[in-house]
Amino acid sequence: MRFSLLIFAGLLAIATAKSYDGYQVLTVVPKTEAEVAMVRKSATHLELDQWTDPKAVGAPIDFLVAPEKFTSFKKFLNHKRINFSVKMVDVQKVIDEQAAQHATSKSSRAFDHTAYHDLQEIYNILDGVGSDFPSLISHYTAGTTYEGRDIRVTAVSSGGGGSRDAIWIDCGIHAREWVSPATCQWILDQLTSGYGSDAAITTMMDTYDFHIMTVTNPDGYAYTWNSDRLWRKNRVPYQGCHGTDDNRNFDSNFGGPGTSNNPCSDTYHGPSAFSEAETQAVRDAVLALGSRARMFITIHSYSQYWMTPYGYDYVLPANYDEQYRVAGIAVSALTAVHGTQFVYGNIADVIYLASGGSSDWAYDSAGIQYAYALELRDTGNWGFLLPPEQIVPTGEETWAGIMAAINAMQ
Ligand code: 0X9
Ligand code: ZN
Repeated sequence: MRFSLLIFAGLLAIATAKSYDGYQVLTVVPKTEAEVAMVRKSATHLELDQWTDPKAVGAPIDFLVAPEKFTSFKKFLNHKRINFSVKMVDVQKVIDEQAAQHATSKSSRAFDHTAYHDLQEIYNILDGVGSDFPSLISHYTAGTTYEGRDIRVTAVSSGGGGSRDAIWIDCGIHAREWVSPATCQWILDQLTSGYGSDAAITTMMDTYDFHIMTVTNPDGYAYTWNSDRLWRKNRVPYQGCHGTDDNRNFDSNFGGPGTSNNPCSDTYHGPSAFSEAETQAVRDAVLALGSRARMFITIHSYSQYWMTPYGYDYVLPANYDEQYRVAGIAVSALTAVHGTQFVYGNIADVIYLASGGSSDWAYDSAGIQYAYALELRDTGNWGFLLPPEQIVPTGEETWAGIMAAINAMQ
């Protein structure tokens, strides 16, 4: 009886989830500015979900394309002789395979980097590390989401009574970027298991406290597990659609270029700056650190970028050279681990203008001199559906980069 109920619940979950049956990921490589403009126009017209938007001409642009839109889009590309290839032939198949992998992996209160974890599992894991390392770990709730979920921060400190300089790291502000919360779990594991056994980690933890928000957008993250694997925003309803893009909701040129005032858009900036529980939580937790906060890192995927402010304008921050220097050291250390290449520089030049982002706010308003937005693996072979086998190497290289950045600060 219980078994058939379980099957029924499983079928119900599958039946209500958004299906990506027959969807493909196409990568388009425009060779000129004119081609870029044509591709953008066609994609907007067809209402395609554009997954990447690199600034450089000749860099690949990835699109998620629904089956009913293939013909028109491919016809357009062929007609204009614009290069493209199919990166993923059946998106739903990949989602299903990864879901099956999760079903066989066990949820527990210990770190497990072989699989992605749903929200409840992550909260269990955070509880577990808290009880395993009571002298290093304390949790606090920085806010409560629209659906009533806790937005948690894990504070890691080896002592000092809250007087030490602090490093802020947040993951999962965008729901579908699963390798991001997985990487925050990796970092928490390194800090706790490394303290007292790894000399570099021990020295770093005797110098800095870490404040880590593992799932910044819990409602959105839960929704990617139970309803739509490729959901990006939070889940607050606005005028018939759902969700604000939390990374357009900060008070850093709010509503400026690279944002949308349409609640149905994936880059909807929300009704006003800091209208969202998630952005309020980041703001309040970061401001509570005051001048102790030395570095702010916000972790996204994908494209392999290590980015400095600004996203809202092409102007560069006053200390750009210093932020760029440290980013370069971070990227060298990252690449040294598995050979993964990262591009680094200011957001507006590396990707696109995007206003209301958290790292711009961290630099301008919180006054944090090292403010980085990272885009982890990969460059589009899997995109947001990065296989769980890549959690460990991604964690290893990202953590090497972050440690090098911290140690390179002046
Ligand atoms: O567009 C974004 O929010 C980020 N890219 S993503 O594909 N992960 O959505 C880039 C964030 C850059 N940061 C700022 N614009 N401040
Ligand atoms: Zn993102």
